[in-house]
Amino acid sequence: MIGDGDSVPDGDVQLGEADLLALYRDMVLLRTYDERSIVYHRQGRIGTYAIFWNHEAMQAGSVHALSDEDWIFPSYRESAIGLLRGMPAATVLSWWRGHPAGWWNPADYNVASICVPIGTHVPHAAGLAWGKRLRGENACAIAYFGDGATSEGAFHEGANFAAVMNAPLILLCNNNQWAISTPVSAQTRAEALVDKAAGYGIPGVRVDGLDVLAVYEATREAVERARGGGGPTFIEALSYRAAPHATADDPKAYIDLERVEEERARECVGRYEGYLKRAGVLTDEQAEQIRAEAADVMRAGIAAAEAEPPADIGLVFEHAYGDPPPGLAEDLAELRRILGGSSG
Ligand SMILES: Cc1ncc(C[n+]2csc(CCOP(=O)(O)OP(=O)(O)O)c2C)c(N)n1
Ligand SMILES: [Mg+2]
Repeated sequence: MIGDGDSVPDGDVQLGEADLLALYRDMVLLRTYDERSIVYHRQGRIGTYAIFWNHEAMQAGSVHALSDEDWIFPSYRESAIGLLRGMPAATVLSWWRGHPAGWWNPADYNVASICVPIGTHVPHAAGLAWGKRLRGENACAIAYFGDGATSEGAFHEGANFAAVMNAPLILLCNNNQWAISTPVSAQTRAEALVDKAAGYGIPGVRVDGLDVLAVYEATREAVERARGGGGPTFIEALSYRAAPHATADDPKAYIDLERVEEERARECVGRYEGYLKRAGVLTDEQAEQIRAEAADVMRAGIAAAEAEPPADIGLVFEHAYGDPPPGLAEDLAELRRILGGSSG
């Protein structure tokens, strides 16, 4: 949908100016969240962080096609997607700080907990979507997962179950062509991940994951199908990972660095900004203001996250067992002694 401002023309979009600008705001907020988080990590203010730089188009484009009653099931790569549903930045930052203030009630935002085990949220999303259908509700669910997740049993079980039960589910595969250091070519013999849709008997569509309007359009069609009783859709949003897997990763050992440079040069926020300027929808001043607002959100977010009182270390134990084994109380007491009686 987004051309190159030269030989490739822009496509026709069915969105008005307010929607186009809202999409831009969302992308800038996500980009700012991501870039600030890397700085906060280096400053020791958040823990290991899964970078989603250049995944903003997939996330903002797909969420824009949903209604508030639709449920979002993020992986760690979409950790900040709740921001697009009004979740405070402090909440997500607290999650990355390992603080209990980072755990929200999913029903407050219709955003499930961030899923770190690969693919295990796909059956959860399928179940929720099926439940919505059984109750005669109009809502659907979207599950985000990576290329590597398509090799997992949980993905297969969730996709197959949703297909068989005709659940209103959107399976959004962020194919950034890497699962940490494993390339997609070592993940599957399928020519394209979207080909897997045929095996489940559901429609599949492959889009440029850096084109926010293409992702929006593909998701809008999938949502329409789901609401109309047409069941799940598999969307493959294609990109090439242009940042390390996470702050703990050094991709120099395995990635094609020239390719990364090329991908960074055609990153998705700048591409969309170019489109909006060509369409006369965005001025430099507006863009500057939107960036400044996002920076303010992050400044306030980290300040609020850091103002949270330290959590009691006992929480780590309390939520691990319904019926704690003998010795656990002793372990906790010892930990408290080690921490000098502080709350940890
Ligand atoms: C069940 C499970 N196995 C292994 C891991 C370790 N792990 C963390 S991220 C990752 C790669 C996943 O790659 P992909 O699905 O392509 O998602 P991406 O990180 O590229 O968004 C792996 C194997 C895990 N978190 N969960
Ligand atoms: Mg991947």
